[in-house]
Amino acid sequence: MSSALTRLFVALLVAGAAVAAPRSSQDFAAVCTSPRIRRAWHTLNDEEKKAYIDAELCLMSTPATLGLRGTRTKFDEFQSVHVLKMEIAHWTGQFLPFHRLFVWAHEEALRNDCGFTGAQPYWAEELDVGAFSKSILLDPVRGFGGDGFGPDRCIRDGSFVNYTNTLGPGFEINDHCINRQVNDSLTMSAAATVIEGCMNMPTFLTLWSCLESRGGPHSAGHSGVGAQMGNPISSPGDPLFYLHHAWLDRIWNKWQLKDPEVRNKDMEGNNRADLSSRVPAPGVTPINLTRPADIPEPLIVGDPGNVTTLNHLLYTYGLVENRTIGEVMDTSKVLCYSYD
Ligand SMILES: [Cu+2]
Repeated sequence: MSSALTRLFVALLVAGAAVAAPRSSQDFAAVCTSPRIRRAWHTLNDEEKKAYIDAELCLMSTPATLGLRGTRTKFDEFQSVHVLKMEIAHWTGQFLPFHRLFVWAHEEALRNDCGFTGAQPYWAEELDVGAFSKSILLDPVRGFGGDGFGPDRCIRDGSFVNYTNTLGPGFEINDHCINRQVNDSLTMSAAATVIEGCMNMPTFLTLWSCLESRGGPHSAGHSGVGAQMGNPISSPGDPLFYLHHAWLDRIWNKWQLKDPEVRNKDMEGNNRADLSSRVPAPGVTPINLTRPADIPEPLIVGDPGNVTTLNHLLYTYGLVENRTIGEVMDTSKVLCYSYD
């Protein structure tokens, strides 16, 4: 099937979701001459931090338009797409490329819908290893607010204290606060030495496994912040999600830049997760990963069999134009950004 046909096919099949008007291929034919430079939150000045938080608050007050399950705002729409794609976007080859496009789509929305002029910042978690609870990211004034409290673990300060998540936990549709349960002991895998170990991996398969496997850097940000962030289905209900995943994306990007010729084409992995193998770590409450019958299975388009390839179509339910994995491998092309 041609890629245009494939996109049409997905657009028609994606349940009930309007897909954004396709942009002409000329939009992205232009050379990326001035890439956005994504920087660590720790290096932003107060004005830059405020601009980012204000733009996120704007997404939270912009009405949803895509008709996705349970959504009220643009911010919810991102969370919904993550919910809908849970078992194909995690523990699969597209884990890194999907989250790359997803974070970029969020960055685009901040800019196009909310007047943000900066780049998506990332959380340099290695600077806060073992001490997320004291991170400047959790500052109530110049950050995202602090830990949660009480039986619901609701955050009680910061700019997002009054936001009502409509989705989560998991597949549920259920109004609730943004919640957290910070656990510093679960953040040790964000350590610089762990990152260095991943950076030394020779192939995409080994790098991905180093980053996503239990006890790797991916789990540090999710489990360390906890509650909604600790839920693999509904975690983008916490705005910290985007800074955590930009940090992981940066690691992949830096790894690719060590040998771009080879690594911008290196893609492997299964394309549907084996959920039966997701056994929680000792002492961790299991999360129900079973998709309710009324939510359609996510589609896999572009791969032959259960193998992730560069032709795999990363469909976004209309958040941004669907892209193949091949189109997002090099961040200095279609996506046009780089990291400090
Ligand atoms: Cu995810």
